[in-house]
Amino acid sequence: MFCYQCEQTAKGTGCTAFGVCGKSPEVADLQDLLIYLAKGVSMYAHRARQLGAVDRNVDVFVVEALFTTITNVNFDEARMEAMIRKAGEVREAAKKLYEDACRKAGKTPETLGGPAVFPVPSSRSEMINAGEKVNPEAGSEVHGEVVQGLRDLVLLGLKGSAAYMDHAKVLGYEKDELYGFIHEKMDFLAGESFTVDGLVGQAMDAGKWNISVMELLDAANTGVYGHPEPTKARVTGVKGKAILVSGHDLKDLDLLLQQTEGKGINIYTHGEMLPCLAYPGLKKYKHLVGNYGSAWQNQREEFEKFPGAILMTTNCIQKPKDSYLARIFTTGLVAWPGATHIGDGKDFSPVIEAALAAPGFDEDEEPHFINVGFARNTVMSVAGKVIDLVKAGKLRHFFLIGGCDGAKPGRSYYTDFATSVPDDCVILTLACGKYRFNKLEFGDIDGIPRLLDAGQCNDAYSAVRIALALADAFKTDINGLPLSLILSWYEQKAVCILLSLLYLGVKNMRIGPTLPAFVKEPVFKVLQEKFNLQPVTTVEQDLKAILG
Ligand code: FSO
Ligand code: SF4
Repeated sequence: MFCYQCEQTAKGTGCTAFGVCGKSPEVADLQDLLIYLAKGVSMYAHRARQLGAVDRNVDVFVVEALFTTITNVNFDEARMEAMIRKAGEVREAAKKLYEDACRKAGKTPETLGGPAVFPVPSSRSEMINAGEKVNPEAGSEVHGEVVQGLRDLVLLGLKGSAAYMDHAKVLGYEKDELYGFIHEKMDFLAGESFTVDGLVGQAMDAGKWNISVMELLDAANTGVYGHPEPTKARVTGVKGKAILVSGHDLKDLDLLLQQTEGKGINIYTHGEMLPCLAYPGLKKYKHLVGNYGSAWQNQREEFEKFPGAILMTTNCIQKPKDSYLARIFTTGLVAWPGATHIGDGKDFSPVIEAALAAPGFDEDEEPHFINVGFARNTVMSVAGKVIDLVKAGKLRHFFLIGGCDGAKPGRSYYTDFATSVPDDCVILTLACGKYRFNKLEFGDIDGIPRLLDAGQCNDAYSAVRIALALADAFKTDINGLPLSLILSWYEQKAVCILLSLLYLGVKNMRIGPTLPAFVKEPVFKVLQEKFNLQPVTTVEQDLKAILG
């Protein structure tokens, strides 16, 4: 195996013996083969599209293949094997689609090679061997590590976009041209000769497309559940039976809330599900009582202590402890061998039974509330006041301290940064990194809370909209605003967000806790020169550089 797609990769260079995340070498190789075959699917689908022929099953398959290989999603060899077999079938369908379209158009189909014709091995062990030959390390031997790293930058960004597209699709929001974008980029990545400039251009283009992806998911979430509104979210237990929902999927939470209504079970959010408490369409359920615990990397302790059932809807799952393996369930693309998987029928009865069999909270915990729900609609509704405060010198600077969290100790930088931000500055936050500071008291500036939680990582879209609106009001661009972005990254959704921000021309961003292993030094230098993208240093030094 060779995997370097996330921030916690071994030694900062790559996991080669076993994933730090718990991914086995077998699963890693199977994932690499799946991605390789998915490129083959896209080679046909992209060409068919150019002739006006599309097939939604083919489109959805490639998106699911990408999403399933994201960090902390699918650890199950059997499910990976099944997807690889399906890849063979879907590739056949895509090939036929293309050849039929050529016939109709009176054209001769191109003879495609590589991933388009690679035979699907018949046994799991052969699949594993084949996967080993198409991993990023093998690619580095062919293309050199700078080019391979850039190819992976594009691929990993696509994985993030695919996750967001999947979330939107679940809510009934799809855009055909976005499937076209995925196929076009996968087809490009299936090529054989690359230049650094060409790849940088493709990465920026992926960032541009990802803005449309985030916009679609924003439209899906707000279209179905309404705009998040300022909400005091309870973060302690309530007496009674309990189910904890983690991941990112609003629809799964909604369906579970419907199925548990009147059953005397309280539902709690965990990790990136916290923002759900602010959506009118979800907070209307009385038995959605609050949030329990913090970010994904603390789940093994928090799930063990939680006195009910747990439902994982997407990433980030970690190896369950034996103490709660029987009461943790997965659904959608997330899977862990041994944990019961709830299929596409979304019948959550096993989760409900496990919750009823568990003790639940035997009494109310001390009530404690935090503020959530400061997405674009809310923040923009007070934009006039914010602008007045800036003009009056009462609000000096905005910090967007956002992104995903991880288990490394170096991540305390973000808490230290948040607590060191002077009192006349506002912090906008999103994604799971905020758990390190979102239970602290930040106060307000003339009624505007100093800590504004915009939501999940995808709500970076909301943050961008807020920034663009402010820039408009101040007759400047994003870089002309008193705004600094301090980003933490962990997995591939952060990669597509970063590409989008770079595409928008956002300069002076600080990124940490470490730089991605796949962005090699010469490439980082280019980003530094062009965008003044900087690694985080120390809180004191960075704050001083920003505020002067
Ligand atoms: Fe975090 Fe996990 Fe949302 Fe990621 S829960 S780490 S960037 O999946 O997607 O922020
Ligand atoms: Fe290693 Fe991250 Fe890959 Fe897991 S996802 S194997 S931790 S690089």
